[in-house]
Formats: sequence, C-alpha cells, structure tokens
Amino acid sequence: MNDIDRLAAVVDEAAQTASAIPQLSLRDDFDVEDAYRIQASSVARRVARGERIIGVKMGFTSRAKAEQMGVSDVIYGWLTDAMRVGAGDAVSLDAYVHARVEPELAVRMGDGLEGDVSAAEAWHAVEAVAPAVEIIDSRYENFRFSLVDVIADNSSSSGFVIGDWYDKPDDASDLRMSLSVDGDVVQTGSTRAVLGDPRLSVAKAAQMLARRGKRVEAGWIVLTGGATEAVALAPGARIENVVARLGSVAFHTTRHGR
Ligand code: OOG
Ligand code: MG
Repeated sequence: MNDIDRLAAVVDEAAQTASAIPQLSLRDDFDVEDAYRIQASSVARRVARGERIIGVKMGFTSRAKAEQMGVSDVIYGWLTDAMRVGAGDAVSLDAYVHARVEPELAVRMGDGLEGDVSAAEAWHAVEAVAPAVEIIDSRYENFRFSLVDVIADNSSSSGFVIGDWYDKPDDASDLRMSLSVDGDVVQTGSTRAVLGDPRLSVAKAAQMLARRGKRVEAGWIVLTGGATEAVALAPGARIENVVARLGSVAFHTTRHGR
C-alpha cells in the first residue's frame, strides 16, 4: 500500500468508527495535492462499500469559518448518499466524533459544470436552491487541523440536511439565515458571507475540480459553505436553519449518544 492509500485508510477508519486521531501532518509530510489524493482515495473506499457520490461541499468560503478554524484557503470535499440526513429526522451523535452544525445554502445542478467558469455561468447551471444544515465532524483530536489535514479528512464532510427545493432566485447574494438550537437563535448571517455571493462558490467548485481532472455533474448537490461559525451539536437538540425567502430545514439529535 502506498502512503496516499495508507493515510486514506487511517482517516476512513476514523470516520467509520467515529474515533479521534492525531493530525496526519504531525507524522507525515504531504502537500495540498497529496491531501486531495488522500481525500479521493478515502472516498473511493466509501464508494467500494456501496456509497454513491451525490455532490460536493465547499469549505472556508466565509470569513467567519476561516477565522474560527484558522485556515483561510477555500477547500472542497465529497458528499455521499450515506451522509444525507432526512429533513426532520433524528440522528445519534454516536455516529460522530464531535459534530458541529453550520447554516448553508445548498444548490442542485441542472447541468454539469466544468473548468474556469464565471459566477453567471455557474448560476446558469444551477436548477434549484434549498436551505441546508451541514453536519461537519473532524476526525482529528480536539477538532484541530492544518489545511492539508482537513483536506485529507474529506474537509470534515460527515452529514447534511436539505429542506425543500425552490426555483433559484436571480439574486441569491443576500439571503439572511439564522441557525437555532431548541428555538434559540445561536448564529445569524447572510449568503453574502459566502465569498460575497454563493454563485462564486459554485464556480469555485467547478474550477477546483477541473484542476484535478473532475467536474461538477448534473443532478449533484453543492453545499456552498457555512455562512457563520459552526456550533457544537448536543444530544436531544432540535437544530433549524431559517433562510429568508426559502423557508427552513430542521433535524434532531437523539437524547442518548455522546
Ligand atoms: C472544515 C469544513 C468547513 C465550511 O462550510 O466552511 C466547512 C471544518 O471547519 O471542519 O464545511
Ligand atoms: Mg460547511
């Protein structure tokens, strides 16, 4: 087994068993391209187990998130069908190491998207938008990592909940959103926090995938990135993201579990 596949097995097993591991970069020296290779290899292990890739998530597209985690480069990770949590469903925290939630805008692609596209081209390929909550879970101890560590760990991809789909608005650049836990608002923001306009996040997804010989496929979901800081998930809680003009999406965590 080469080093890429060896490190992919480490992050994949940590995710599967919901156990924290030390940062890979403390022992192994690897760059961003290697980190994306580790990520791809770890997702290939999921696909080999029967999971299906259904989209991508963009990370660190807002300053709030970049400052919270101390990492400022935009990153991506893969979403599989097994990560999807139905709106209104209850999840056990036993599936996660130390999950957090973020309010996001999700888009569904009507057309594929490839290469150095503009924001307008990216938006043209989008078919629908929806309020979303991303459940991120770093497999690293204390939720601390370097840029290469988090990329190798599939950019903390772990779960996501998507509300009803709406026709895309012409302008999605300032949709207010608020994240609440048990009815108390804990974070407020706007899609403007996402690279100034979430269309740019979709364009960036196509650009970043193209650099690695890949494309955003028609039918895929793109999570455009947290508009606010992420919030730790507690047991027995109801989490909701309310997005202006798009309504809301919610889910629960079960009472039992870590
Ligand atoms: C990395 C993932 C960041 C976002 O929306 O910015 C992310 C992390 O913070 O663990 O999903
Ligand atoms: Mg996110």
